[in-house]
This record gives sequence, C-alpha cells and structure tokens, in this order.
Amino acid sequence: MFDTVIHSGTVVTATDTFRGDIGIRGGRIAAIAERIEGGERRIDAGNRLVLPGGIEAHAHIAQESSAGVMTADDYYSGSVSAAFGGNSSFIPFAGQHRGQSVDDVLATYDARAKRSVIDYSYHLIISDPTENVLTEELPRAFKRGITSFKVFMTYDLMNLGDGGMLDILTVAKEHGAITMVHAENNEMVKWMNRRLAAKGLTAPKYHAISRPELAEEEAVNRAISLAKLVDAPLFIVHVSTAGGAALVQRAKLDGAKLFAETCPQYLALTRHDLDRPGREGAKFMCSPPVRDHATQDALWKHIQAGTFESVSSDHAPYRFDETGKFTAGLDAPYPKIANGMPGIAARLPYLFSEGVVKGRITLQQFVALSSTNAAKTFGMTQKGSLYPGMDADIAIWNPEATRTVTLADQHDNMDFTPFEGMALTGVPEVVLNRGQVIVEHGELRAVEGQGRFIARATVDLTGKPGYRSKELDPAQNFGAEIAP
Ligand code: DUC
Ligand code: ZN
Ligand code: ZN
Repeated sequence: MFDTVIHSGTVVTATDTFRGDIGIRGGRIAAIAERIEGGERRIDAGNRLVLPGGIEAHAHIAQESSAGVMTADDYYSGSVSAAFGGNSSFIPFAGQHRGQSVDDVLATYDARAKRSVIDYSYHLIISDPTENVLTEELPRAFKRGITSFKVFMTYDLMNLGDGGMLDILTVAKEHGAITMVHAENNEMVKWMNRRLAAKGLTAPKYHAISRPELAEEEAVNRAISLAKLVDAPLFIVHVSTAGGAALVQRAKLDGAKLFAETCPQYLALTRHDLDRPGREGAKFMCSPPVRDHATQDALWKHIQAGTFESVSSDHAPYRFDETGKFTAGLDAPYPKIANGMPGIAARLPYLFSEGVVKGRITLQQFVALSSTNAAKTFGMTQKGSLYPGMDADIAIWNPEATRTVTLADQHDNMDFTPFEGMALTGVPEVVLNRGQVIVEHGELRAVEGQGRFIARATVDLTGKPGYRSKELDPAQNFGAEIAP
C-alpha cells in the first residue's frame, strides 16, 4: 500500500514534535500514524528527527553577475550540494540583464535547470523594466508560476531607482506576486568607494568599510516606504544590520506586508575575517558585508523574535581564482573582486548547531526558518510541512552527530568554504525529494535531472493587513482613482 515507510522517528513540524511513522505513496505523504506497517521500502529513522526537507530560498546557480562572472555551480553541482545540506528544493535566481527579454532569460534558465537533482523554481531578477516587460513578459512569467522577483537598490547596472521599484511593486501586487529587494544605498557606497580609492585603500578588507551599515538601514527604510505607499508585499533579502532588522520588526508590528531573511554569514563572520593575510580576505567578501559581534547578537535576537521568515544561504559561488573572484586579476582592487560566498550545504547544519543545539531557537523555529515559511511566502504549497497530501520532501537529522565543516563536505564546485573548520552538531543523514531518497548516509542516490520545476502560488498574506495611504484612497484624495 505504501512505496516507502519512514518509521521509528520523531516527526517535527513548525508547530509540533511527536513520535510517528510516515507512509509515502506516489511521491506524497499518504499517512502519518503512531505505527505504519508494510511499505515496499522501510527506512528506519532510528529515533532521529524527521523534518520537512529544507527549502533554500536564496541561491545563485548558473547565473552571470552584472560584471559577467559565471557562478561556479550549475544546477547539478548546486542542487547536489543543497541536497547534502538537508534541502529537498531550492529557488535560485533567473537574472535579467539590461537589454534582455524576460522570455529569453527564462528559456535560458529552463535549459540550465534541467540538470537539477532537487525540485526548483526561480525568482526573476528584473534590471530592465521596459513597458513590454511590465505589461507582457511579467504577466506571462506569473502565469507559469514564477511569483517572486528581485530588484536592486544598488549597483549601477542593476539598480532601478525609486520610480522603477514602484512600477515593479505595483505590477507584482496586481498579480499577487512578491517583490524581493537588495537594499543598500548606491550613492553612499559609491561615495565611500571614491574616498577609499583616493587614499589607495583597495585591499579586500575595505570592501567591508565601503558599504556602511547606514547604507543598508537607509535603503531598508526607503524600500519599506515604497512598498507601503502602494501597499505591496515586499521581501528584504540578506538583512545584515541591527538597524535594518529593527526597521523590519517595526514595520511588521504596524501590519506591513513585509517579509525578510538573514544569512549564516552574518551570524558567523565579522569584518575582521576580511583582514586575513594576503588575498585570503576576498573569500569573505559578500554584499552587504559581514559586520561585527554586536550585530551577530542582535540578528540572533531578531531570529528568536520572529523578525525573519527565513535564514537563507545567499550561495554565490565565485571560485578563488581567475574564473571567479579574480577575473580582473589576482591583485584587483576590492571593487573589482566578485562578491559573494558559497554556503548552500552549510546553511542548515550551521543553523541547527548554533541555533537549536545551543538553545537559541526551538526545533519548531528551525523548521519554520529552514522550510515552512519559505514554502508559504513563495507559494510552494505542496512543500514545507509534513501531513497527508504534501510532497514527501523529508530530511532525517541525527541531532547528536558532530562534523567539522570542510570543503569536501560541500559537494559544490568551489575551492573554499568560508565556514571551513567550524565544528557543528547535527547532520542531515537521509534526504528525500517527492518520496525518492536523494542522499543517504553520505552517498548521493539522485539522478541528474530528477528535480522538477514547481509552479508556485501567490504570496500568502494571512495576518498582514497592510497599509492604506491616504493619498491613494479615493475617499481621502478627492476621488482620484490612482491606486494600484
Ligand atoms: N546580492 C546577493 O543577493 N547575492 C550576491 C551579491 C549580491 O549583491
Ligand atoms: Zn543581493
Ligand atoms: Zn544573493
């Protein structure tokens, strides 16, 4: 009656922990009960934890940066590494560069993503919101279940300006989609770059100085205001500052349609890591940059308080050579070094060890932050929890096993990991995607291309009443019908 039964485990969801067996049929959970007999295959969970498979909601896979640098991971290596890190699905970015049509971009990523071993979707990055993009191509993307996209407030080649952002927020709202934003003030960063360059301060460590905390805080505040003006849902990616997190928390208390994430690197690393000898510091360059210990403590408090829906990796794998970090030469100044770091396999083991094992968060919070909330926010309605009818996306975790992070453990195409040498407790030992075992005790069981594209539903705004601007309310604006 069942293809597979997982027995003798402790099932954990975002709300509950209980002893129970899971029966799987046709890739879905068919039954959960105290005891389930039979099954063509029986997997003994051996008293370990049976969790929803992770959903990685922020990863750069087979993606060219605006400077033209290709990530080291394609959909095969990136998805394999994700699977070893306890993930059953992921949502990398499909990036539009200026002048490109969204239809073409999606066709390109469809071809690249065919190699994935786990289920996938894309967030669409919009850098060129032409009339055709806004009125024809985005609605077509929504129709095929791509219900989120990312815009930038920084980088000359990506940043849309406030007006462009309002256009995207408005179109997204009309379709029930969510806009994601990289929030850093472009002019502050450029001004800092000029001041540092004038003094010849171009080593990797100055990357951390060039992107001030205030640049993030200002942009987070502005992004929230823009979204509030048109009452559109907004997701702030990779929040790296206490000030940015506090702004998110306050806006959420006001009922804004707001979501946010932070990433392990902002909890684990500081700007002093960029001051390692020689070029080593370049390994720790990402944007926004890693900060300091006080910020780490503040971000943990915000994780505990529910400010963030997810802890995502922002896996941006640029190798430590001329194909990645150093396409502009081994001695390139920091503004010409690719920024981004890998972390797709380390995300969940890090969060489990530093979060659950150290008593900072509950198991329920771990499940919510690693899977359930991403499923709800990004419309993966068949994923993110364990109950009958859901996809059998499951990770069996040994909560006591310890492991030291090494490059070999990552299974990606990278030549370093910024988490090298960290001793972590808690290991995802068996991972399933739609009922198929894809990782089993250190062995890959998946076949290239077995992952499927997931058409996603609209954003779940339950519990977020939003905000009505007086000036956009016909009852208060002399009847002007201008609201989106
Ligand atoms: N933003 C990201 O989300 N990832 C890598 C670099 C960046 O600017
Ligand atoms: Zn970003
Ligand atoms: Zn990113």
